[in-house]
Amino acid sequence: MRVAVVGATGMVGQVMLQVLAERNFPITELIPVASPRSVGKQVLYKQKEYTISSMEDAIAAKPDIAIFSAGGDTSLEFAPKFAEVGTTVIDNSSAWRMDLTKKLVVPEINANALTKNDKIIANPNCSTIQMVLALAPLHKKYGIKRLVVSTYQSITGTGVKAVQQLENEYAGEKGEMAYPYPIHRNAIPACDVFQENGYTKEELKLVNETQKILDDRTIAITATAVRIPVVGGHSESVNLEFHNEYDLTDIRKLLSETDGVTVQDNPDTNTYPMPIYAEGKNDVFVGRIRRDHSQENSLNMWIVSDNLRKGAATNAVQIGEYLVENNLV
Ligand code: A2P
Ligand code: 11C
Repeated sequence: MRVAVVGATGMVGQVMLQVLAERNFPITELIPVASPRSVGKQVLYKQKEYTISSMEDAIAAKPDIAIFSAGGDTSLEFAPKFAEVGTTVIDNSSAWRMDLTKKLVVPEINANALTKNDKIIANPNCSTIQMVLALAPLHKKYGIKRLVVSTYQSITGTGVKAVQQLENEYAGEKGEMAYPYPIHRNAIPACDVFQENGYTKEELKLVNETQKILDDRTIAITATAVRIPVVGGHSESVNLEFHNEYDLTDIRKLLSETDGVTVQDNPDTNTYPMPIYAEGKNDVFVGRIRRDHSQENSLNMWIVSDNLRKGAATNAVQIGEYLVENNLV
């Protein structure tokens, strides 16, 4: 496969290169792409240096696959140009996710809907991916009626600027601010921009993308997304109400049998998922699984995953693997 990685110098792009290498993605030619200010510079892939191409040169090279993580505007403008020359685009931005003509894919859940005609494939938002991976088997068996989620999100989701802000604050130095407030020793209840209805865009991604991926618009969902001074991954407190009675032992069994999910749940040994242990791993970790006694058929759980891995790079690379394995490019 001839593969372009668009946004190769970015926070997610760098993890993309690492995950492609680790998983031995069948690359015959790698074309790293970044903004005009980076063209001609080098990035490392499998300990070899590769020169960054311009977008125009990358399109002219007609790669088989282009994995995008360079922001929504870049995807909106350039993904169709790659698609026009026959490249299959896997796009990590929010640009195409809710487009009715585009598929929003978490491979373990819905990759089987992909065909050769899907030239722009959307990779969901990080906080959505980790949540739906755990929810899908529960929804299938017991039917989710309502979902209330509160997130505790890593600053790496905002990008390099946010990590720099936290480091400056640790060091007591002034510098560019990624957030309107200090993040060190703080929790900021606003991820991404506010919408007219009082929710943030991140909260609406959790609502709309979840319904699209689980293919069920009847699930009632409400979300609060909070940024915390953590780098290893996003954490989520999830409260579910099912249509049907459930068996707690069966819930644990379903989760532990789900590909990509690891259950870490034992109060006796203080075992529960935490972002410092999820960092660098591809799995979604689930714990604190317990009945919500305040209403019928309800459940609480805690879901943690490295937002740069399964929440972004790993999921995108898995989509690529599915395409290759099924001769869809
Ligand atoms: P560059 O490093 O040249 O700015 P992050 O999300 O960590 O900020 O990274 C964004 C990524 O998207 C970077 O690799 C950045 O490249 C790339 N990028 C930004 N704008 C463009 C553009 N117009 N064309 C191609 N790549 C872009
Ligand atoms: C965050 N979810 O952590 C974001 C980062 O829609 O792909 C990725 C934004 C997106 O704030």
